[in-house]
Amino acid sequence: MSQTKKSERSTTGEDSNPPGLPFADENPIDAGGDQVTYPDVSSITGASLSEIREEDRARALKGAQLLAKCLQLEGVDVLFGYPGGANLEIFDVLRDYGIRCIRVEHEQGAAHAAEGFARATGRPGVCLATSGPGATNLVTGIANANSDSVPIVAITGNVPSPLLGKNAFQEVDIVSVTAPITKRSYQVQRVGHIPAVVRHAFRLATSNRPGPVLMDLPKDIQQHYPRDPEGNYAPPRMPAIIERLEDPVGGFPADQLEEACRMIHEAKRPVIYAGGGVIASDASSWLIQLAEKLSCPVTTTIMGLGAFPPDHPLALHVLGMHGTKYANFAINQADLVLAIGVRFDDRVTGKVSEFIKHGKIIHIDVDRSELNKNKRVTLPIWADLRQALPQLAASAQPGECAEWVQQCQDWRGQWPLTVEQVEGKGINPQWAIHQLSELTGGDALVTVGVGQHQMWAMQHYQVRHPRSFLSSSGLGTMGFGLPAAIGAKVGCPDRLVIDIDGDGSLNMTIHELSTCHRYGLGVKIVVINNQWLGMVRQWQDMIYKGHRAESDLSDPATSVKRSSEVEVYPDFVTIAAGYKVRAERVTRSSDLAAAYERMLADPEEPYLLDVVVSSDENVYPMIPAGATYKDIIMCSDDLGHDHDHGKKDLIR
Ligand SMILES: Cc1ncc(C[n+]2csc(CCOP(=O)(O)OP(=O)(O)O)c2C)c(N)n1
Ligand SMILES: [Mg+2]
Repeated sequence: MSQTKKSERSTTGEDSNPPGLPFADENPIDAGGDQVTYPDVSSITGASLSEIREEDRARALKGAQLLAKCLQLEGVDVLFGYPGGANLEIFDVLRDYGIRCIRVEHEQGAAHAAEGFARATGRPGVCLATSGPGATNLVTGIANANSDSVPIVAITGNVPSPLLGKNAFQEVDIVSVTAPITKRSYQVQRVGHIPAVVRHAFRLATSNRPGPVLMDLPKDIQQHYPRDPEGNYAPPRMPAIIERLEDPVGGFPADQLEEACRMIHEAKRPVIYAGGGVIASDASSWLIQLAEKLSCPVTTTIMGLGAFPPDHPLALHVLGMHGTKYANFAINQADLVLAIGVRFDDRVTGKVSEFIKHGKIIHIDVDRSELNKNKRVTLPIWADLRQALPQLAASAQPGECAEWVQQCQDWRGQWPLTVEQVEGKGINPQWAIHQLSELTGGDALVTVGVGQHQMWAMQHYQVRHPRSFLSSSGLGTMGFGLPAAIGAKVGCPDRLVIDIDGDGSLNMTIHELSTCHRYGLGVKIVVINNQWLGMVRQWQDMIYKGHRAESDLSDPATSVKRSSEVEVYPDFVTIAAGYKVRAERVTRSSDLAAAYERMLADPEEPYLLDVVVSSDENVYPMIPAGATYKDIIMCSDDLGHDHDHGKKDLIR
C-alpha cells in the first residue's frame, strides 16, 4: 500500500500532543447533545488512583478500562490476542466491557485471525499483543494486512513510559518497526488521548483503501487514571470527536464519466479486470450489473475471487501467472480494459510493458497512488467503487461486441482448466479440490496457505460469494490459512469454513489447532499433502535443473516415500490428536468422498483431513515471471526435452 504513512511517537516525558494528531477535543466539545462539558484533553494527565480526589475514585476508570470502553463503542465484541506483562491490565478488564478474547497460540495467529475476521465480515478485526516479542510476532500479520488492504487494528502494550528508549526488558520500538507497513502507527502518550487514538485507528483502518493501524500503549498509560491539575477525575469524551484524517473519495468527476462512457461505447473487445477493491467495497452486485449491461467478459485477480459468479457466461476466471489461458488471452487482446479495484501486480502483468500492449485502459481505484503506478493507463479515475460502479452501470452503453463475447466463450471451451483422476493412481491434488468444490457447491468460505495448493484452490474451488476466498495474496505468507480460518469462523459462525492448506504452510501455524479445540471452532482443515514445499520444488525443477535443495518435507529415515500407502511425515493425524482435534488420513481417491462427508458431518467440530496427494504435480497454466501471455506453459510437455528447449529458456 502506498498511501502516506506516518508514525506518531512520543519521546519520553514529552507533554504535548503528538504532532499531526488532530485531537478535536482540545476545544470545548459539542458533545452531541449529552450536555456534559468535557475538559480540555491536553490538560488531562494520568495518575494513580491515590492521586485522584477520594470522592471520585469509585467511578474512576483507568487507561485500560477507557481503552476497553472505546473498543466497545467501536462495536468490538471479540478480539484475538495473547497476554503478557505489558498488556495484562487490558486483559484484566476486557470481559467487563463485553469483549471476548480468543487466545491464540502465537501472536502471528492473532493478526491473521483478525484479518480473517475482517475479510469475512467486512468489519475491522482487532488483535492484541504484549510488548517486545509479542509485538514483533504480530509484524508478519500486519505486513500481510497491509499488502492485501485489510482493516485491522493491532494493539500492543509497551514498557512504562519512563522506561521507553532505555532498552528495558521486553522493549521494542514497535511504532517504528511497523510504520512502513501500517496506514499509521500510534503510541499513546497520555491517558486522555486514548479515545481519540482509538477513534482515529478505527476510522483510518476502514476508510478509503483499508489497511492495518497499530496503537501502542505503555503500561503506565493502561494503569493510570485521567485527572486534571486539581486532582479531579477528568474522563475524556468517549467516543472522541475527531477531525477526519482522510477525505472521503467520491464517484466519477462528470467529465471523466462522459469520457469513460465514450470509450466503452466505442470498444469492440472490452474486458473487465476486477480485483480485491470490488470485494472490499462490497460492490460485487454492481460489477455484475455493469458486466451484464455491457456484455463485457470479466476476469478477476485472486483477491477478486467471489466478486463475479464462476458459472456466469461472461466469466473468464482468474488471470495472471497461474490464471486461465482464456483470461490472459482476452485481456491482452482486448481493445479496452476496465481495471476496477486492482493494482497491476507483477504476478498479474508479467512483463509489464507487454501487458495490455495495444488496448486502452480505464483504471478506477480509491487509492490515487495506484493510478499510473505500475502501468500507464489511458484514463485514470480516482473514485470510490461504491459510487463509481453504480454511476457507470447507469450511464455506460455497450458497443458492438457480440463477436468478441463469442470469441471469449470459444477460448473458454478450447482451453478449459481440467482435472484428471486416474483410477488406482495417487490422489490428484487438483481433483481433490474440485471434488470439495462440488461437494460444498462452492458455498464454503475458503482460506488457503501459500504454494501450489493455493493456486489449485484458486483454479478449482468455484467461489460463489464475495468475502469467501481468503488468501495471502500480496505477501504470500505461509501459515496464513489456519489462523485466517479461525478469524473467519469467529466472524461468521454459521458458515462452513475450510482451510485448504499445504503441508509446509500448515506446519508454520499448526499450533492454532489448539485454538480451534479450546473455543470449539468448527474449522475444517484439508491438507493437500504432497510431502514437498511443492511450489519451491516446481521452481527448482524448472529453473535450477531439478536441484531440489531443502524442499523435501518427507522423513529422510523412511525408505519408501510418497507412494499411496506411505509413511507420511509429519504425522498430522497424531499431531491433531495431541491438540484433541479429530483427524484422519486419506491416500486413495476412492476413499476421498466418504472422508469429506465425515469431515463435514458435524459443523461444530474442528476436523483435519490429511489428503496425501501425488507429489509430482505442477501448477499449470504458468506464465513465467517477467514473460508474456504468449509464453504461457500449459503442461510439462511445453517445456520440451533437453534436446529441444521448448519454452524452457523463458524460465529464469
Ligand atoms: C513464510 C514464508 N516462507 C517462505 C515462503 C516461500 N514459499 C512459497 S511457496 C512455498 C512452499 C509451500 O509449501 P506447501 O505449504 O507444502 O505448499 P505446496 O506448494 O506444496 O502446495 C514456499 C517455501 C513463503 N511464501 N512464506
Ligand atoms: Mg506441500
